[in-house]
Amino acid sequence: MAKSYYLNAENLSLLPKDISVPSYDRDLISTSIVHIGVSNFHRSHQAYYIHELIDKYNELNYGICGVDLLDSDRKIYNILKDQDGLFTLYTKEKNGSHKAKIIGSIVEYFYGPENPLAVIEKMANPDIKIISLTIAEDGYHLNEITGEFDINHPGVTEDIKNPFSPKTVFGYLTQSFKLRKLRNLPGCTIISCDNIKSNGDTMKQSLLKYVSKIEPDLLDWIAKNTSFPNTMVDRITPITNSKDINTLKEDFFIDDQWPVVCESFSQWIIEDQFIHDRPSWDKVGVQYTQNIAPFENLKLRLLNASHTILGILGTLHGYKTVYETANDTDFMFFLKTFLDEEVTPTLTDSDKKSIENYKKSLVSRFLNPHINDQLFRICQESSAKVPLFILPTVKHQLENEKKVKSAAFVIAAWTKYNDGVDDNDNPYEIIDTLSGTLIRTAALSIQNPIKFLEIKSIFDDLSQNEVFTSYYLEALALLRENKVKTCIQNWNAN
Ligand code: CS2
Repeated sequence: MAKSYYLNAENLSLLPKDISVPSYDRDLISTSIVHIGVSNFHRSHQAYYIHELIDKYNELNYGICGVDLLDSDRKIYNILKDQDGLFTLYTKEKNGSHKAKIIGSIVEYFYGPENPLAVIEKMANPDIKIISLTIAEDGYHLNEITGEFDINHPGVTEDIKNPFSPKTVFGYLTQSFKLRKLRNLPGCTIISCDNIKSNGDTMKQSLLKYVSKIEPDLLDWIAKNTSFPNTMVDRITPITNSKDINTLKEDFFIDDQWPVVCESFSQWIIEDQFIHDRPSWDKVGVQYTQNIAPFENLKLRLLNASHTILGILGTLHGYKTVYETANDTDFMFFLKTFLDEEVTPTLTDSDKKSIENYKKSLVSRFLNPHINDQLFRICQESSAKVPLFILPTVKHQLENEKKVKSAAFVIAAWTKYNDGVDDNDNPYEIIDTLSGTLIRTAALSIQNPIKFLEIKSIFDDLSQNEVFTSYYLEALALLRENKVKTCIQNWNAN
């Protein structure tokens, strides 16, 4: 094997010349963003945009301080510490051209479980103008039916008991705002970068509920000194696998313990509501808008819903990646029917042309054979995703007495998915906060098929709707007797 270079600040200049490395002096960067949740997605998206801004426009005042809060984040924390915050963005085009770019925008890094007070201090620092978040759908602790913050979530009640060593983002934000108020410091903008409907409003409502319980005197300060713009974020970013790590070593001579793989497509739309001046991120492709709803509906109901559907149906069949499933015409035909007949009529705030273009580009993105986006990744935490990505479509269609046949099939397939065995009798793991309930109720539904749809915390009273349940029961009966591929070949034919 050819010599590879361990990725860190010292070795940057040794990397081959065709690898894009930061052109800027990272020591001159000042940090104005704290980002909570240094996930692969944060690294392929926000950290990338900020890197581009510093690299191309020499705007040195947007450095990121990464913060991780979960025990499970220790590995990425240790690796990024070792690599001086540097990592490789490994972009894979559909035509096979692959590029490696070293991203340098994360210049500081804190780990909550190690030193919560240091994190609170950093978040309260007046130089920090923006606190952004990638905490995943389940990090918001929402009640699936009401969509409201669950103040009784175990993590939240822990934070209420131990406010000075918080574990949740709500605990950290509250303590840091308290310090800002006490010290008479300015506030900041909170930017949620998760696939949640009205993610900024949701974050704000959740935080206010938490604060009114624990620190009601702070409510007025928050109202006057913070803003929570809604955003739409998009870039397909699979889980990094060992093959990618090896290819980077062998073909690019970069020894990176945790690179990020992604597609070249990327979109970030933010509502123009900032406490300080609006950042100049539009120079590198960020779009500002007054109204996020149309963008958000396209993204959640078309892209994320398609992912969930390909994830569930593909896993049942025995496929492992989005590409494999999307490349199968039966699955793609099923998906297309759902998007055209059930989702498109709900997208009343977008024009026809944008919807059709969006759908076309989606299919093309799913068919990138080099992005090994794992169905396993997509199916994680489906109990938080289905209510955000699919059930709003069902609700809209039922209210308008329109078609829900494909959606009912998908929910029936999700029921069967929770049996944990594919059509070749191979088992797979159900990774979900509600896995116990999902697995138990799916098993009960073998005797009593409506049982799964009666999980109120996910479906509310959907099991009472005769139109939906009749399709659902028919689909579940078919799926219990036949392979998923046979079922979808026939489902839309009659
Ligand atoms: C995926 C998203 O997690 C999921 O279910 O649909 O992570 C998706 O890949 C991103 O939102 C793409 O921007």
